Amino acid sequence: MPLLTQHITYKALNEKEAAELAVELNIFQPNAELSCTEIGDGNLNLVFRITNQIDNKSIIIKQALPYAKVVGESWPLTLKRATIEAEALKIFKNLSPDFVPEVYYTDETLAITVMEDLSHLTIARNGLISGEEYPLIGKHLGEYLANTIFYTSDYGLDQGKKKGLVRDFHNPELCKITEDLIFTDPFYDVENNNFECELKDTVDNLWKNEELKLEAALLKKSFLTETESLLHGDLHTGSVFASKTETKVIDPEFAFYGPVGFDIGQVIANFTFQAISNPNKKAYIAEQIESFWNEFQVNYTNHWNNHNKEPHSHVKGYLTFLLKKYFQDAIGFAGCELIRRTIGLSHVADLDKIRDDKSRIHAKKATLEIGEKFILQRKQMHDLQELISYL
Ligand code: SR1
Ligand code: MG
Repeated sequence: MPLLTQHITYKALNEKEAAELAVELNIFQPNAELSCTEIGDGNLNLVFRITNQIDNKSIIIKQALPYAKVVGESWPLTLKRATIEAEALKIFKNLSPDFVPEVYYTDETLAITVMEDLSHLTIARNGLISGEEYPLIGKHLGEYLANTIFYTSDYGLDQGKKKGLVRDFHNPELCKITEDLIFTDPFYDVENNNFECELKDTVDNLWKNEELKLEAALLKKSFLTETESLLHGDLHTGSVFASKTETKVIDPEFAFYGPVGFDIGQVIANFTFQAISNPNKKAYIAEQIESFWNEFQVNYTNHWNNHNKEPHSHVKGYLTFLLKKYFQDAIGFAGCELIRRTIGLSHVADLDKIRDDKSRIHAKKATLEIGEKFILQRKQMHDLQELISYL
């Protein structure tokens, strides 16, 4: 019996069923010999790779689970995120075709997205940890974000369309995860946090820092209230596939309308983990952050000057004001990401996989210190060199 018609309610697929689904959808030739493996290593979803053994062509079926895999069934999670992700991928693909995979098919009930397989590329975080260098990743991410951010904002879209998208990308459950895990929990002594006892004194000082908490609260306020652009919402290096020549952004299930600096800050923070954990790569990471921000500004300025719908856009100082706002917001958001990935619920392998205990604790303390500085001193930072000097 066909899977799609059989299941009028949700069912988590196994490998055999995922392959059957691919057959049912006529994605492969009728004589295809399919193999299927579940390869998901993220926090939330199942990811099946289905390959035709005859010609080695493959696709991905991604399926949302009704709970957060990283914690277990005790943490229920909306399946609607699969639709949000698929719709965001389609919009981002349209705006930045070189940097986004193609979606072939979606099903809301099964919470699946069938899409292009990017297995010829490497998840950037894993590649960077193993010493790979991607010379174009910063440039590509800068161009990708300039396109998606400008053309989903009030400057690049008709007013009514933008308001419609704000409504469509109402994503309260996934936003709540970010609000708690990035902006709230790491600043208080709550059960979700997770860190080595050697960090306790540093963390206690952080929890006592009222000025830091106020700035974290203000950044959270910006995340809660500013609907500047359609964001990816979780743009860390685990959401990026890369090679020496290609970059693809995946996984926008956290997509929502929010402050532009949030996506920019996630990129900066996740590059920064590498600069801290891998001192040999500091110069390379600084180069990538520099080309990321430069490429963002050049492309954004170009869109601003040539495709702007806002009559005020010609007013002297408007663009300069915005770029400065995005930059300073981004540094603050990057600071929150640095802190939460060190002491919060969800860590990064860049830091956790440092085997030597002393070096790992040292790297984590450095991360907390940089995170704190980013949050507290963001308004005094005016250009990239000031930011890079902190690394
Ligand atoms: C419970 S989800 C934990 C984290 O994984 C996702 O990739 C997001 O970064 C989220 O904060
Ligand atoms: Mg993800």
